Amino acid sequence: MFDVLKHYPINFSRADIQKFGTGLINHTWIVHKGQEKFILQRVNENVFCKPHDIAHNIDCLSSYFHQHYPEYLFVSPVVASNGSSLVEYDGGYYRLFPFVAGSCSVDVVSTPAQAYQAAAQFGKFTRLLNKFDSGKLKTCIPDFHNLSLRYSHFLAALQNGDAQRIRESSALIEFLKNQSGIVSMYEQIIHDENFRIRVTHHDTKISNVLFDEAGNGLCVIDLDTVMAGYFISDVGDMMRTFLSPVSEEENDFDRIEVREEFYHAIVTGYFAEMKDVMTPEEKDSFFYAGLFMIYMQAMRFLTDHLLGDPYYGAKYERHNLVRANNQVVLLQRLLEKQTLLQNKINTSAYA
Ligand code: GN1
Ligand code: MG
Repeated sequence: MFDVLKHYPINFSRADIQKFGTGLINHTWIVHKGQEKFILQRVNENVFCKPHDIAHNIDCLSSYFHQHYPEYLFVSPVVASNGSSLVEYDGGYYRLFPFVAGSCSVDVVSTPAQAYQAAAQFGKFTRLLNKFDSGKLKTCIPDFHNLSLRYSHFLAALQNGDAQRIRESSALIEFLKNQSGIVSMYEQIIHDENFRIRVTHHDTKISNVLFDEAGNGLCVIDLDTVMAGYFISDVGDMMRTFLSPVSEEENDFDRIEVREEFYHAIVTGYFAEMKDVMTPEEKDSFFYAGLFMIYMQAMRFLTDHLLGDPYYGAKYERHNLVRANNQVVLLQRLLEKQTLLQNKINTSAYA
């Protein structure tokens, strides 16, 4: 067994440990101890420079939910023998979570009902925290969804990156530069006080939602990137990851599409929870949310490729180029359906 588990007041001597999940950043394992299950995670310190800040945020949120919404299922980490939810072991930081009995998670969105449930859960999380002072949260990853900064990193990579990779990526580079209106729109948003700073999850992929056996959403998990932010981050990342039947890993770009019924599910699920607390300006930028996140992710993958894959790594030659290209195609597919999708938003936003 992993010796790190000795730091918990639980006897794990006969536990079975297996790798778990598909995240790119943290290492995750599932620990089976008889009938009980736990999730063990090693925090990636290159990304989260101050793991104690994550623990601080989770503790703050946990006590707020406990006080104001005790019925909300908030999955807190197991407290280790050192009294903290974080264990330092062999140069790394680890956390352990109880596996919620009767819950399940999915890796791929396969029905609009799942998309609806997930959107409602992410919306509910932000809504319940509407009165929580987001200033109390530490910024675990500074400038995580700062699109202006991501754009300037992209421009810098065009100067400092690998010359051959830059040449080979010229079509993608041109496309992203031509779409820089998406950055200008972001800059308007951050200077507009009608856009509320909200408690934002910042990683709204489907595997971060727990479902019950009947397929109803229970809660959201993986709170490492919960920070003060804008709703466009959460809605946009759902669009980025739920709309297409294939993921960011797909290299047959003809298979990328924007499924309208899944779009409808995100719109209605999120508004079911958030409509009454959103401003008209926020509602009117619901479509923009998808552009914002897909564009940012395309740029992050391409920037990483140009710089030699320092952040995401590459499982095969040109991996991040494929992922960047995939995201650009997704962005194009989304733009093609703008009018139709905007109609769906308008119908739900002001109903
Ligand atoms: C990373 O680790 P994972 O897969 O949940 C990244 C997200 C990206 C995503 C793209 C901390 O998330 O922002 O959208 O990869 N997380 C971090 O797959 O950089
Ligand atoms: Mg994550």
